Amino acid sequence: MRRSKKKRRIFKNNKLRIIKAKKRALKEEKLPEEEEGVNPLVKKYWRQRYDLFRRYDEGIRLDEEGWFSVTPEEIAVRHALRCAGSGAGVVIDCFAGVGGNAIQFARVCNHVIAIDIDPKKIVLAMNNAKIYGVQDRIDFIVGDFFQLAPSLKGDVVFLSPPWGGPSYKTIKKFSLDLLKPKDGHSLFQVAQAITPNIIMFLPRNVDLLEVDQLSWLSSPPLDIEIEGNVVRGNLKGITVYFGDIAITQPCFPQILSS
Ligand code: MGP
Ligand code: SAH
Repeated sequence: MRRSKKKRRIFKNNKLRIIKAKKRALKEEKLPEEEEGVNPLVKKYWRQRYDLFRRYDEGIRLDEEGWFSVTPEEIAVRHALRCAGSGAGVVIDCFAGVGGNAIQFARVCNHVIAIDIDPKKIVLAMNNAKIYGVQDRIDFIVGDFFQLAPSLKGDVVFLSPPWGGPSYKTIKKFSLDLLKPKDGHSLFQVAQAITPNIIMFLPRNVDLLEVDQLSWLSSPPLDIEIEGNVVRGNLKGITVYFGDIAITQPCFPQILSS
């Protein structure tokens, strides 16, 4: 009886030691040189680096905004498969950032137009697209989406605008009015002039009633599908599909298993 108690205690101690060691390892995990000195906030995202880009170690590069805004690869793949399923030839990624989405679109669609107002983002997105071997299928454009919109043609418009930084989650119900640089309704109307097939990637606390109302901006109302995006059991964001893309099934091309 006494022996078994002792055994249990040893086991508990070992467990404690393992937990402590794990915590220490997490603390000691170092940021690579190029990321040192950046806002500590970025460290949280760096720890998720392989969820953001599976090929992170091959030379993926991000800046501060890129770290907290990039769409995790698993979610970007879902967006891309939906486009492939609808037979979309050209996808316009209007807020391309460091390329998280544009890269996945390029893997399964014929062509991607990737726009970002920040020239540094486009340099990073080009670097990252090269790592995935899809740079030739992406037209990179430095520019303001709202100015470029009247001249753009494409089968699907993808919108993942700035949400106002990581503090978006302190808001109870995130209104579409808080999207940057323009409110969600204006953004949607500009996009709709290009095509009714629109995908929006939005905060997990977004006001779903407002989202639903977007589909009523057109007559007859657009089909709409709302999807929660979970990575490792955590809800990361909400994707809204409008138009034909809301009713198509995702397709699973061979290429994505490689
Ligand atoms: P998060 O909530 O900041 O991270 O962003 P996380 O790890 O869920 O933090 P937690 O502490 O709340 O658990 C979740 C995801 O939202 C990010 O991985 C990005 O894909 C996306 N995201 C976050 N921001 C601030 C933006 C943004 O401004 N624009 C876009 N397009 N996506 C964003
Ligand atoms: N989906 C992207 C992240 C987008 S973050 C990814 O996976 O990497 C939003 C991006 O919108 C930022 O990079 C920001 O520079 C860009 N942006 C802000 N205003 C813009 C505008 N008016 N036109 C185009 N891009 C803009």
